[in-house]
Amino acid sequence: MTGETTLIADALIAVTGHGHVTVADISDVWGVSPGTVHRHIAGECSTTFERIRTLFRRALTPDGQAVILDLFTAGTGWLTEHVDQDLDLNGDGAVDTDDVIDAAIATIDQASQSLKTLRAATEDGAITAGEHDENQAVIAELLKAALIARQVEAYIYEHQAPRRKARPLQLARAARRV
Ligand SMILES: [Ca+2]
Repeated sequence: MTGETTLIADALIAVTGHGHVTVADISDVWGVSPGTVHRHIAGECSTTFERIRTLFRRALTPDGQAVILDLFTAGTGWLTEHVDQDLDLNGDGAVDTDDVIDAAIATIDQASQSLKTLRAATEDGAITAGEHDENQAVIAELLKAALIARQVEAYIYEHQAPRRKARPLQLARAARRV
């Protein structure tokens, strides 16, 4: 078993073992027999990047995708977060600067809540398991709020109308008048 087949086998064992996808589902999206999927799970053959991507995109829910991402990023500095949020935050039918401002405000509100929670949890100099869970939850919400602000900003940038080209002749004239 090579390193590559081990990694793929680990990924398949992880997603099937936790019930995120069945061998039949993988067989279906890959267009291969269930026996072939079992051979992959046993680490007896390698597969292509395209198949892993197809599995990731077409057969797995975000929870299942998180299993694959965790497997690939374990021990590295990467943190992954799934954000499934309508970017039209104020529901006015457009994703625009009002939404990015709302998202930034939500981030600051969440930061305030996180600080209050952390302060309360550490007041007696120790953090209980319950406080730890609460701290992790508010920090996760803060991270999510910031990521939504980032996604809204990126959406606006990607979908904005192309800027008109500068008119060099007029700029040159303006420069001469200075
Ligand atoms: Ca909006």
